[in-house]
Amino acid sequence: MKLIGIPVSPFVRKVILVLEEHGIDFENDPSVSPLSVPEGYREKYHPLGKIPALEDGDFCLADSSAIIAYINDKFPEKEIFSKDIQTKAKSLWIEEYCDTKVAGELTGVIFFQRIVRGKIMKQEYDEGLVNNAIENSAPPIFDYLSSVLGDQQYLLGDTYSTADMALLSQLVALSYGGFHIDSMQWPKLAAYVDNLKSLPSVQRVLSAEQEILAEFV
Ligand SMILES: N[C@@H](CCC(=O)N[C@@H](CS)C(=O)NCC(=O)O)C(=O)O
Repeated sequence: MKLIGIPVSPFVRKVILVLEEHGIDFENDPSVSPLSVPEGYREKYHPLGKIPALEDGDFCLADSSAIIAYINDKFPEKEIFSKDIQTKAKSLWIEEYCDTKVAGELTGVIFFQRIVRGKIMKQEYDEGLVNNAIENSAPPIFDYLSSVLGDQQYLLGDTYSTADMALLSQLVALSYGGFHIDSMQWPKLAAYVDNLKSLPSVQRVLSAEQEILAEFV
């Protein structure tokens, strides 16, 4: 199985976190990024020209969430999603929240401005947009995620799940953009993230992407 897309993309990283946690062999093609979409990529893999995409033999698939659903069905013994239908549904909701709200209002602003525009494209970027995201967008998002976490170890209880992976992936991108959850304001959420980063599969994923990251940052 080949996962296509540069691994510093939060959507690519989310899939890699799943594959790594569940010990599923894959190959990553990091040559495709939003700034480098090869000819024919849209036609073969992703009509929107986004990453990630998956190639599994003759089968090609776009979109991180669709890819995770496919991997879940291809490797039922890995139990990527909970067998409990309500836990699974909640996991899908949190993943969607992270992919849209967190990605759109935080990562898509802070990581995009400071890293993509500032470092990768070497363009002037808008620190005003970044500050607005930090001051106005972040608090309700982290209040909500704190309410989901409560006193649990992970977002869905005592099992590390795709919901945690989806959030962690956005938070890693945000940390590259110099933004971290304020441990005074959201102490449980900050401690939870520190714990996630110490998981062996997460450490493997993060150390593997450092080389690519170093080219930009
Ligand atoms: N819903 C998609 C979002 C993918 C996405 O937005 N990827 C970004 C990279 S982080 C991208 O390829 N952007 C390029 C573009 O929007 O043209 C998924 O989950 O795969």
